[in-house]
Amino acid sequence: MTVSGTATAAPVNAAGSAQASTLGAQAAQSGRYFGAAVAAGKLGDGTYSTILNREFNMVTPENEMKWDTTERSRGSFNFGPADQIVNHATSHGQRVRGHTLVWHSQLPSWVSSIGDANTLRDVMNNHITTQMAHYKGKVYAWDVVNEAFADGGSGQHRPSVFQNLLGDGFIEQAFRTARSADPAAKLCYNDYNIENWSDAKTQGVYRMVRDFMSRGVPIDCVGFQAHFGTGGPPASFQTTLSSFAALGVDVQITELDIAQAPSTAYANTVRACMNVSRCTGITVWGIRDTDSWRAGEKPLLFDGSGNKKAAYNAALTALGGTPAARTTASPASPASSPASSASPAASLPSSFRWSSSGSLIAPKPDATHNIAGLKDPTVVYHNGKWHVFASVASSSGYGLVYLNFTDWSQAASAPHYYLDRGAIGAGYRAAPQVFYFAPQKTWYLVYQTGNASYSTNTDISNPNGWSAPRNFYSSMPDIIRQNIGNGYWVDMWVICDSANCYLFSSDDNGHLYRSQTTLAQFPNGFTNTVIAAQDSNKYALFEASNVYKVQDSNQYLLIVEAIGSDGRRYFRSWTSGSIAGSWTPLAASESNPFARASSTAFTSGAWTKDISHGEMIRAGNDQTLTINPCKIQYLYQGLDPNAGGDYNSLPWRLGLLAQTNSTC
Ligand code: 9MR
Repeated sequence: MTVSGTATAAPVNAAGSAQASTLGAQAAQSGRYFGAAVAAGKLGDGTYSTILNREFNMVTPENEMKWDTTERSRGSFNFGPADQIVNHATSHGQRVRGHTLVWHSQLPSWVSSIGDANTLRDVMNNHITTQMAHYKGKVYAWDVVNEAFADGGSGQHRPSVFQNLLGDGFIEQAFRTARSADPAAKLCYNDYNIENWSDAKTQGVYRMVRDFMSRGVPIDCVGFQAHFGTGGPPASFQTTLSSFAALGVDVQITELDIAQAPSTAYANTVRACMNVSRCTGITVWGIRDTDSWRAGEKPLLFDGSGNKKAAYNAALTALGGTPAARTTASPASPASSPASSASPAASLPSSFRWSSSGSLIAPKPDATHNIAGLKDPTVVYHNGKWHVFASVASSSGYGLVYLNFTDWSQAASAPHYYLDRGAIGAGYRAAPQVFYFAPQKTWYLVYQTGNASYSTNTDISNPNGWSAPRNFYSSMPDIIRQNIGNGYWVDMWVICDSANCYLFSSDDNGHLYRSQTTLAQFPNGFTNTVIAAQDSNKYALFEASNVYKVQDSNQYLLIVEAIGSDGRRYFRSWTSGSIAGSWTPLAASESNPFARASSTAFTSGAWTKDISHGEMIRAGNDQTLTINPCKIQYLYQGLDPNAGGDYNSLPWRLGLLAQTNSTC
């Protein structure tokens, strides 16, 4: 086949991201989250949990982390109900906002009746420390102090036992204690009726945050509850968000609900957040109208039966997504057609047939680069171009090369830029993986150097922009050292969900390893290295593992390169409901492989019998590594079947597979 036409139809929107059909997935396209307040008692309700798991990637316990639940009597903590929610969230790849540590309401009477400052200070600090310690590493952000400002025109704190005994400094004290308790958690101040910029209450909170920032009092974010009347947000809401953000804090919409849920009001609220880069996410205060604390006003995105309301579509559209039920025609041009042509029901088939291009990209040796093979490609489509990074190999070792082109028909003629010319430098660098880490608005190039290494760049098209290599690990993790045998530590692969990032690697000895860190800590903090998969026949689970998120599903796809009984390279595949989950075989045998020469039509000549190390064409370019299951394409390395000799001198070239038995 000639690889042009539809092969260049990148499933991206104008912003260069794939479009998704759920609130959480669409918010993630811009590095944001979309969350819901959740009640532990409703997790067993199937309609409720189906929507929760499908739509939301952040969860706030609606009442379960409040003082009257977690420390009903002094020093006696009960985290049971909140644990239920946190465990549910963790097992569904959702992050958690902790709500709330210090609040005058839902406060047990043993606290509100304390009469001396020292006792109250001890009690408050102990409450914060114990609760945050219990959830260390599991809560992304805490509402450290909630609703401390008075309504009306004073701009001052409201009376409370904390204010009355400890004075204005109680908020600062709470934030300082919180920072020591979990330095990795984001610390937020949360309040209502602070959305209108000119209100005295808004200005009071603004002065406090400005003061905290100027004195180095730890604060990372401000939560705007956004409990709105039918009119929705005040006209100045975006100004309020951006003014707070300009102080150096993140801003979030934390408890959104709008009386009668008018579509325009929801769209305006979401748009205000989308227009402020430090507005990192939106949480609605409940799922169905019947779940709401103001149920009579039907203020949420789903009706009592769990159906999407008009406001749902308005919110999804404002996030940049395409409501599944929308009947208006999408643009005809394939280059701008949304990837959400994948229906939500689209799923992977259980066997795969392919058609391959001929060799598309071959080495371009120059005076200082004597290259035998070009291999291990990684590819993204961004700003109208394909960006390909690959290993270049020769008997003298490995390096990295970069090229870009607008159409696969031009791939062969694109100039090659050797990355040893920049800060990445010369020496052993191989098997690159490129992605845009949306939370940091930065490109990452991950590669192997003997360690797992990475460089960063703000402009993928500038090959000189990559930083010098840095390592993910201080040294090879023990578990790898203990299992690697005579193998090699190769093929590092990073993928993130909405809470964590995972680093996979192989050992050419039958083991696939996985380490983990939080999204917030990435690229640091990779620990907990485990064996994610293994095979006593090392050739059956050899190397070049990839993990992808399947668009509009809760599925992840793992492929691993194997060496067949004929000595040729091919791929096996597995699926899992979570990246850290256990993998179930999909097309995982020599007779039913994921991709193999025997299941591929070589319409422009059988130039290779090996389908070896490569990468899928993704639906977007971010750290979620999302693929469209309706349109699977795999850029791979192949070689002349008659070639032999020294492995590093083999004449690898790149070709593109397109799946031919798509079920959608
Ligand atoms: O939604 C919560 C409701 O179930 C509780 O009865 C109520 C008790 O005060 O708290 C509600 O949530 C509040 C949140 O914790 C703080 N901001 C206002 C919310 C709505 O009252």
